[in-house]
Amino acid sequence: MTNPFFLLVLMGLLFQVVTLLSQPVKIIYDTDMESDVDDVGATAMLHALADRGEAEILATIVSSANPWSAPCLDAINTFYGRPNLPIGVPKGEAVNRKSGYAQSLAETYPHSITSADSLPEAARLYREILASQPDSSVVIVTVGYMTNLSRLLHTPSDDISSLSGTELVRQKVKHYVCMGGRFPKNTNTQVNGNWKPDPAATIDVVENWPTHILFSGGGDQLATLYQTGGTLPEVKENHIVRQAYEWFFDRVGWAKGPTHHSADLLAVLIAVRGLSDYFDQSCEGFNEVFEDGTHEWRSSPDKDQCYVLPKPERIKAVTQEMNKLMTHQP
Ligand SMILES: [Ca+2]
Repeated sequence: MTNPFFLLVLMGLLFQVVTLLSQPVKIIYDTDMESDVDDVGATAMLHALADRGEAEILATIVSSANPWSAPCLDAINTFYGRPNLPIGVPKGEAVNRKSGYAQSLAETYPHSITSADSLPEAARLYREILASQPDSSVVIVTVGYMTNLSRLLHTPSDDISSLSGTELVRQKVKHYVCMGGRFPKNTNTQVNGNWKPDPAATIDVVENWPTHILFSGGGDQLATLYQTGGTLPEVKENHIVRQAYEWFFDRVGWAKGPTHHSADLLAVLIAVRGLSDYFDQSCEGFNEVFEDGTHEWRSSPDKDQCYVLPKPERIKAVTQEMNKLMTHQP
């Protein structure tokens, strides 16, 4: 006969496991929110996942010095009912690329930020957020430049925490999902992306990051296999994502529409849901980034880094899921 006390303990343990598994993933989201429009789709997806209880957005951070990036991000946060999410920006020198949508979006949709100058410095905001969280609990996802993370690693102990930036990351971050590059390699200096505008920061973070890094790349090895945005014409005309994609396709010209690659969307999905049964990964070796921002995966030595691989049989389902999340109506 089974001991009732044993059964009770077992049920308690099961309850704890279920509770733990259903906890939303704590996310710090870092976006350039300027050149490409997939940042808008990715931000919408993050809010949709938060509305479903899968993610808790701790902060949204901008890696660009484009003055419209932060107001644009604030407008998206506001559209999704989170007008008070902390936003940080890089101070001083930072990448500043043009945007086909950020200014229009900021000028059209309600939000409270009038100038990025009034916002906290990104590395300091990272410190504040990380210091307030339980150990090994935070997932960081970057879909832009790595400027802020490099600066974070080099912050000294201060009034926020006695730990250095690197120590704080080691203690508080569960892992880091990085959108950039094209795996296993991109040695084409002509293709831009997240790493070439600030290659020194990229090299610094990739070489010195103290927790696990999962890279999700762009190009036809991953991001262009998933073509999203085709269902945007089905949502309301003033839906912020539909509007941003329409402006982008009208103005930038190089993108063909009506669908678009999903580089930043994939990174957000993977940050919140993990690889799930959607993706595979390759983990033997490490990612070497060169001074011009190109990179190549090396088979040895083995480091705590992996890159995402598609599961061909799941591409259609994953694309449908991302379309559903990016067209979420708050
Ligand atoms: Ca981006």
